[in-house]
Amino acid sequence: MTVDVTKPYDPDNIFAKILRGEIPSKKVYEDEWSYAFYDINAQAKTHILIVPKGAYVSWDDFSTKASAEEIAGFVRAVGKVARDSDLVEPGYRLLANVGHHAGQEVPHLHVHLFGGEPLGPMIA
Ligand code: IU
Repeated sequence: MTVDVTKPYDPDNIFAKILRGEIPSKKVYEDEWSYAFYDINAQAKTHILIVPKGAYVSWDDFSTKASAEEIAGFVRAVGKVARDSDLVEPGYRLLANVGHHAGQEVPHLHVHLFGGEPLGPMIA
């Protein structure tokens, strides 16, 4: 089932549980605003998910409701995770699925970070 981004945030979604430590995850990075962990079903040699700690369903929700401080913190965290994973050179890809057409499956905003190998033109 893909995410209906018009629905209110579900505090019991799987990434909310990961953020609360109720479900284990392989942590990559954490700061005041953001949490990063390895995707359980890696689609590239390196596949990390970065999520804001705030309760946002999607990029649309986050970009319209989050404070400038939260947005800046999250964007910087995404860049830092990529840098700390030594992906800046040779390169990496960022992806955020929003809603049905993109196939978003988890109703808590997450940015996929792919890298560690040549990625081809696109990862679906
Ligand atoms: P999507 O953009 O919502 O389609 O991506 C969801 C991702 O979350 C997908 O790559 C899953 O493998 C990943 N994931 C996870 O890492 N841990 C989980 O417990 C669940 C999904 I459920």
